[in-house]
Amino acid sequence: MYINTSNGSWEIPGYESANTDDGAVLGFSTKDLNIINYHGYLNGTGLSSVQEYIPVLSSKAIEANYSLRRILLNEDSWKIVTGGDDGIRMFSSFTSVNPSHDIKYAVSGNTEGCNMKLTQSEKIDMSMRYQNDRIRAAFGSAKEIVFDPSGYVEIFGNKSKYTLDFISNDGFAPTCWYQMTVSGEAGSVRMYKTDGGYILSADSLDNVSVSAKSDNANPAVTFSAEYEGVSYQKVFIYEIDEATIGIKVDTDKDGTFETTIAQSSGVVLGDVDGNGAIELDDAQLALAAYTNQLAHKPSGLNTTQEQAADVTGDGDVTVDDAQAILQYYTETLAHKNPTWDKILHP
Ligand SMILES: [Ca+2]
Ligand SMILES: [Ca+2]
Ligand SMILES: [Ca+2]
Repeated sequence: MYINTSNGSWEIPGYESANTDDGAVLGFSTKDLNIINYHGYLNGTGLSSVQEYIPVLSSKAIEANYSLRRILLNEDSWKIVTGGDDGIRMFSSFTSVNPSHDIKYAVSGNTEGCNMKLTQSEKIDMSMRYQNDRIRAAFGSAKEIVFDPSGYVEIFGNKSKYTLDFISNDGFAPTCWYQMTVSGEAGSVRMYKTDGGYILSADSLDNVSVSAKSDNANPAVTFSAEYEGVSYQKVFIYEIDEATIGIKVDTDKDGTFETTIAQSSGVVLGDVDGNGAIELDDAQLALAAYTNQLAHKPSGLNTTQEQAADVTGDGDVTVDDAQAILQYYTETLAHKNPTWDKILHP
């Protein structure tokens, strides 16, 4: 690397764009906190009490002006912390493909959330990475977004399509699934982790799609929060079993969700014939479905069976799915405790 010591510019010969003229940024790695804190990001001098994990908010570029401030969440309402932008720092990421078009903020404080308020509503796509959860929020016309480290996201805006997605580390998801994704259309929507599941509320809960993922199952269900002619604006998303998502409402308004209004069809990945086990027959059914399709014949599987057969999750039943099911079966025989994750991402 060549450095011009008079103005600090640099370049690495032979590497395209690896130079200050193209806006490249140098990253470095160290465990020396004094170097990390050179610019005084960390408050105070007690570096021994430094927060080990600093949450990061990443967002696609935002056209509007906005404020980003810290909040304190109390049950399901929150308030802005006085001096609430202290401890929020913008930084650019040298791993980003296009750093000038992405926004990244470090948000210090493990007990406080953050609130972004836009001067004009626009399409947003951002994710908040806490120590054990990554929460992604996409919304067609958003005005205000709130995240909290307890596992909470809330968006206000104009009625538009949204997707909220939680991915949690092992032991930090409220269900057996490490990922929970919800999408629909609303003007305001809120989702948070609670005991045994997630609470989803919105000004409209019509046609909401919910999908979940574990190593062994990826159940999905679409529901409208209506029960006996009454529309509900709040539901509890919970686990009936690993292959089955349930949706409950609180019909008697006592604060407990007791009435299941929808559940997924209970597809177990790889169990094509639905007999409860992943076996040779399942691989054969997947292979037959594939060869039937090649011959322009019906696959021979119903929709549920096709979902169970598509273990790779690309929407098609192919020879790859049959092979993966066969591998799952042979590893089961060899007592290797297979998971789809290990088989599909060796
Ligand atoms: Ca109730
Ligand atoms: Ca089976
Ligand atoms: Ca597939």
